[in-house]
Amino acid sequence: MNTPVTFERRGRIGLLRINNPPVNALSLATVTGLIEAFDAFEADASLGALLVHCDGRTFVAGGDISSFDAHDFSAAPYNTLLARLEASARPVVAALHGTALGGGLELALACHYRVAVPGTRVGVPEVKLGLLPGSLGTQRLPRLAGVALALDMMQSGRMLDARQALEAGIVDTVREGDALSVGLAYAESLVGDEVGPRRASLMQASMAGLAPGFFDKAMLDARKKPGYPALEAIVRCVQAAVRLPFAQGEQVEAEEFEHLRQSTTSRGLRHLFFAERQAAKIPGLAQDVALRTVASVGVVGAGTMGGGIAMSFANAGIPVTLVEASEEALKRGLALVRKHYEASAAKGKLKPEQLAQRMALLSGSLDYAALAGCDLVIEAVFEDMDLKAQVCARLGAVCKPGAIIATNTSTLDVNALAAATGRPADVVGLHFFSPAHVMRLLEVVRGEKTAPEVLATVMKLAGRLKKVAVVSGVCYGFIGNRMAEAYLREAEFLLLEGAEPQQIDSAAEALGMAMGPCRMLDMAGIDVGAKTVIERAKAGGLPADPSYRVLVRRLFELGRLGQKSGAGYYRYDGRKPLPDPELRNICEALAAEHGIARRSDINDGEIVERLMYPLVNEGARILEEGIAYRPGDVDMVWVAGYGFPDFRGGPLFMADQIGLETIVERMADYGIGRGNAFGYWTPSELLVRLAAEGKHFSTWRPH
Ligand code: 3H9
Repeated sequence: MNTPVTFERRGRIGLLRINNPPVNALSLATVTGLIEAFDAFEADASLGALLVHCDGRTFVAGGDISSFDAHDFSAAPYNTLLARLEASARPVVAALHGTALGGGLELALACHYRVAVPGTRVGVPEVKLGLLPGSLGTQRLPRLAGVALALDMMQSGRMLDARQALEAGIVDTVREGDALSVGLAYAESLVGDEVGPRRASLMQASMAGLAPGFFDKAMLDARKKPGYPALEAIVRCVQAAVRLPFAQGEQVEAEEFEHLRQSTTSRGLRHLFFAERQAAKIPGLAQDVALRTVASVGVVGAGTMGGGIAMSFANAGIPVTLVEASEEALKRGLALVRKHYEASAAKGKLKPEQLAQRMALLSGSLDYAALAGCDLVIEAVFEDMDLKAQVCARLGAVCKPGAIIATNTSTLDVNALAAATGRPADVVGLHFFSPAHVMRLLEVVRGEKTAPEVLATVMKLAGRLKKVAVVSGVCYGFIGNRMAEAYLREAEFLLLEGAEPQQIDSAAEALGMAMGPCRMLDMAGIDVGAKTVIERAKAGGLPADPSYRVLVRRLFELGRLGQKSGAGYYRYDGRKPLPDPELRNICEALAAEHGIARRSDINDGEIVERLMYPLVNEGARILEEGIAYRPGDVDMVWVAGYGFPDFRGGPLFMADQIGLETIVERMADYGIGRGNAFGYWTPSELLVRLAAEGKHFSTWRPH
């Protein structure tokens, strides 16, 4: 077996070399190797300095995230090694390239000097995993970079480029060349000039330029986000770096890190870190499948969705041709895109020249012939089967051989649309989420006949668009909207039974949802929500329950289209939702029509359970039917596309924490209490089986 760390002599320099692909993460073997290599350096008195260098694409990108789940994980051996490195009587240099992150940057900070090549980035992104730097980063970084910057880096997880790191005092020099040569030359110069060690732990963390009450304010800000306890813990550690001797600060950090490591928040975020990367991997698809080129894109439909999709591509530097049915619609669509870009420019997020570049990548046409040269064409017309099938048929005829044809449908049968093109192997579903240029999720719908290279090409393309792509099989609503249907169904029943929209929304938001279901529907448009239900009814896909989602349909009939019409579940003062007594009247009338008893005892606990358990149950069905490959895919869809709180790790991860047995029991209770004539409270076979066996989604694998 290749050892991840080696030690060699280069003249007067000891070279400690890490080689643990892909990102030189600090596995147990790497830490052991580091300790042995440092022992070898210490044993050789002939050497004048030590250089720490990494092979491959990057300096150490952090602790091995997969190792944090082990109940006996301990950062102590690594931290002791870092203390020994720092205590070395001979200078120790880190040569940085790639991304020196987390435990990797902490290794560099324990070294006496840091040299970086241009293009290097440094950061402490532990907060994104619900953690804090646990190898003395919270103590050394404020001493080197000052309190304000260190706190900001740790709380945001943002990276600094080499120049910024130099200005901040995190690296000592930035030099052209390869990291090994640059590092060796630097170490040589230290030996030649007889420069001794310089230890960060002996420095004083600078409070220069900080307003009085800096830490109080930092703490108040951190407490505004109670879902992320690492934010507060980081403040406590930085405070310790300022107020306490290094050894005591170390103690504070160790306790805080351990507490966070074991927290559900961090476990959820770690789960998502791997789920996001797993989602890109398609079981059974050969790694070396030849990809199709996507250098130009066409979009049919320049509405909100089509425009947002076009912007996603233009943002990635890919030219887009927008096709509309009328001059007016096309002009409106392009004007909307320009407006979005101008708004970004006004906020300073886009430079004027970038705005011009992006607009120059967009062209419009009324003629499908303009799409003939495109490598990928996405239809983004209204969610209407007949219309979409017609557009797909036209695309099948006009697109060049080898072009990919995609549908942005959010609910319709991708196999039927693929058949309409006459070339189903070229067809895939690309379900963007509104606003398409902002939302990270891209649901990739794999049709029965989608060619493997088409699937592989769009998965790769998603990376260029900076989206998280998750593959779904074909079913009503795919992964996300199918689960949303169960969630929205219960939200409506709760309203009919007597809950108020603001109560439902605040319970969902207290759980961490970015927006409760009523506000979400009002924002998306009641017409959009109602039409989906109406279309599904036409296709015979609704449960035989006459009260099924009657509320959204009634609001639509009444012209209460949500925020855009000034009333929906709420009434609106501008964009501000206000309680609306009229909504209660509508709910009372519908409840009476459908024989639904009104109650005054609906509490937040019931709301959360009734929204979440059917959602989880639908997720389980999606897994057992093979619509999603893995539980993590379901979680990613809800976190990246539906505002599900990442600190809960996604709905299925959350279900594991609640306990599947509890969920099955509660569903049975609701089935008795609310009736189960339409199977709403029937748990899926998978859920029942896992619960009976005391198992979790996280360990479930398809057969
Ligand atoms: C920490 O350091 C705690 C310390 O303070 C205290 C304890 C010592 N561990 O993202 P990519 C894998 S916490 C394990 O696709 P890119 C990743 O799963 C850590 N595995 O590449 C993937 O595997 P696969 C602080 C890791 O080029 C492969 O590497 N550090 C780790 O787009 C490629 O990853 C972080 O949070 C890891 N630390 O981006 C940094 N990192 O091929 C987390 C990556 O099997 N990492 N992998 O799917 C990143 O931000 C990005 O991976 C990076 C490269 C920017 C490095």
